[in-house]
Amino acid sequence: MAKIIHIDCDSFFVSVEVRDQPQLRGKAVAVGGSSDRRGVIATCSYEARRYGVRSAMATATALRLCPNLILLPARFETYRQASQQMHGIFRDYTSLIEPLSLDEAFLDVSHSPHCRGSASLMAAEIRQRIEADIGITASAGIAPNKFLAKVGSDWNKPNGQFVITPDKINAFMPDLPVTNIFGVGKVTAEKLAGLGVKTCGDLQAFSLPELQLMFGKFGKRMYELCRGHDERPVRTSRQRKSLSVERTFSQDLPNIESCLQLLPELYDKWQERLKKLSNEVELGAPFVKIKFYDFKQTTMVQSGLPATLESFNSLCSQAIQRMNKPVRLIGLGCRLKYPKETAPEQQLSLFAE
Ligand code: TTP
Ligand code: MG
Repeated sequence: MAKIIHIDCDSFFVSVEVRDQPQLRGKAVAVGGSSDRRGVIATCSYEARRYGVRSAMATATALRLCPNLILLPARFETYRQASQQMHGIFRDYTSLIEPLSLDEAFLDVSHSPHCRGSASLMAAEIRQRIEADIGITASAGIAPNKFLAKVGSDWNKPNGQFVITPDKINAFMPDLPVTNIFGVGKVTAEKLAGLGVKTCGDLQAFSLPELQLMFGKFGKRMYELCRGHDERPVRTSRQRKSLSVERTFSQDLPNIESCLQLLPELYDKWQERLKKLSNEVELGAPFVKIKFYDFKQTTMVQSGLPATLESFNSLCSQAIQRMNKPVRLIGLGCRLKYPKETAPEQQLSLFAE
């Protein structure tokens, strides 16, 4: 049986800010863009959450809900550094680390000798070290698989942990809301509610063929997950080759101009996804993918270009000129580069006093 830990820092960006400005502790604090520039909240302190402030909310709305909200701009470099430091701690326990974002990762500690093999003790130790060395708190879930470990890290948040041992799974699952299942978003949740399904227990009443009939391939995943089964291995970040976004248009775009008009929106979306990229990777060559109305496809890549909107505009124009036909899909992104393992301690020492 595998032993998986899921670590997720508490109000990550804000925790780093509060660490650096202790007078903010205990206050309603958010990191995000300002309201006069149509900014959104990246995250906020738990004090601010009591007023209903949430990630991705328009800053203007957040200020209406919580007029005392202290709004700070993001300092990504500082968050990246904290994240790297955290990965240095993880690596003392296992090399099987799957980063999900700057503040979140799965650790497979099935074969780690630390703490006499107790994953719960390892999680507690990791959280203590994050607090002592980095000055922020994290929560953890400990379970035999990734799905349950992730559910567990939310259970006693903030600054808590929760373990689901294999013998507790059958008792734990029936009351768990289906919205905890990875992949069940708003649409699927509504569809399930229409069938009278709110919890994993409700879902367990359906047979595998029934779920496959209603949900296709995802039906099988649901069948397994609602029973607490999840075979996905912890994957290190090495596998991902690129990060991109794409959009298929309901009507084909007739020419270059109409494509270029839509690029800023796609670029913004890509930037959003970029924020969640692990600190271990670097951006490589930018590319634009075009699918024409006849499903012929072309990709324009150019290494050495910066990942700016201007670069994507230029790549897009060149790609379309290759065939000059109406466009049904545009994708843009960057290849990813994985620098050789550098111990974060060494990197940090370059800047240390
Ligand atoms: P989360 O782990 O989702 O949120 P959090 O760490 O702030 O709060 P908690 O885990 O305690 O609920 O995201 C990690 C960071 O990613 C977060 O601090 C800011 C950033 N982020 C955004 O910029 N936009 C978003 O919509 C979300 C959800 C997160
Ligand atoms: Mg978090």
